[in-house]
Amino acid sequence: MKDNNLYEKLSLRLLELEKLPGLKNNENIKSHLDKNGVSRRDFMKWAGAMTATLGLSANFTPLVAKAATLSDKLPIIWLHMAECTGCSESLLRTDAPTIDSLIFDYISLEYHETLMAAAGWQAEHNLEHAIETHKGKYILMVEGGIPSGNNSFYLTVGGHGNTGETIAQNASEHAAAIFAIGTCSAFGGVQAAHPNPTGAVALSKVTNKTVINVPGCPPSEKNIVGTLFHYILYGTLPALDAYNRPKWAYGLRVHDLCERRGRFDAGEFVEEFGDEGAKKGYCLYKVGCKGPYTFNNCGKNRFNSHTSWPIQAGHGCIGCSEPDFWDKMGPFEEPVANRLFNTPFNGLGADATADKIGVGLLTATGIGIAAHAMISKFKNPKSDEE
Ligand code: FSX
Ligand code: SF4
Ligand code: F3S
Repeated sequence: MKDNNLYEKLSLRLLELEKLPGLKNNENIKSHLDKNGVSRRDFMKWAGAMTATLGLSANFTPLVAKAATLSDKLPIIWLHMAECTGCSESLLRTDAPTIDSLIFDYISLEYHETLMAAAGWQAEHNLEHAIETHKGKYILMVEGGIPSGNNSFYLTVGGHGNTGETIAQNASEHAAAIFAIGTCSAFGGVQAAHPNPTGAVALSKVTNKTVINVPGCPPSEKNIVGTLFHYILYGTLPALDAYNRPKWAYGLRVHDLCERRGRFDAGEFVEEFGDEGAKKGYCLYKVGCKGPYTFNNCGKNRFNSHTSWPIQAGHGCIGCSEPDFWDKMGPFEEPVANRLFNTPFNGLGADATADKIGVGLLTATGIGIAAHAMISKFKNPKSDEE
């Protein structure tokens, strides 16, 4: 779509949203940000960065800023299933709250077990009430894998002891849009790792409705808030890859956005943790980095208020945004080339690629360049489509 048409379409969407009643009676976004010491300038800087993150050109920045002011218009229900709460923590636990987390604070979170005061019967009642009041209009965000079928009793929640599976199904039924936040909810995650004793599955396996996956263990705050903003702005689902991940966030490999990529291309590898190469920031491929097989934008967004990310900290990517990564990407500190790689890409090319890299690494210096050429043939299966 041409920029002008898109601009008009998004403006109309925001005009429609503007007509909806705000769900926060006592505060607007300006006073919320003022209270937390965020200047208009910082806010516009944030809006500019979010615009770029979503793959829009800079002239869309005022629309993104406006979307933030309207972010209290859409009710959100956030459920916790089987998980570590790291996804919520990724977003909320910063010593100085980021603008992302402040805006998340401002949105109309009708139900979020970690954040709300209610517990037990009252919490259960609040959830039912939120679903009933906002039927067909709320955004459902689910964190955690879901013990299902005969195993569903492994996760029961609230006064009536309903299973997580039943709760997730009911909440999905009446949602306007559904986001699986984190690898557990998107693909089953650590609970679903072999031998998966609780029969945990992805959210998409317990509902027939479309689920947008926002994986990562945990995902970055930018990817969580960006997914929400995309929906506020467009009112439709984003372009998705083969695993229903938004392409704006998961369209490129970790390897494509890595600050050590020049080292890979030059064939400069860390041979073991703590060696000279490690001190110089060489590529972590030989000590197990799975960046070439992992689709995520963490090199760009980073974590903890944009301070760092796994590879910057000196450990390879463990493939945390890929399906079944606990089983398929390990051992995490060995290159895939040293073993038979049971690809999560269902034979779409990673096997052959990994084998060739292995041969290359064993034989020659400067092989990084050859390996790069081979890996580059392997792309996210749907990332070229719009
Ligand atoms: Fe899973 Fe999120 Fe990993 Fe944890 O809840 S994606 S275990 S960071 O917290 O679901
Ligand atoms: Fe970065 Fe890992 Fe790729 Fe090396 S293999 S360039 S550390 S993503
Ligand atoms: Fe996960 Fe790899 Fe990024 S481990 S956080 S996808 S660098």
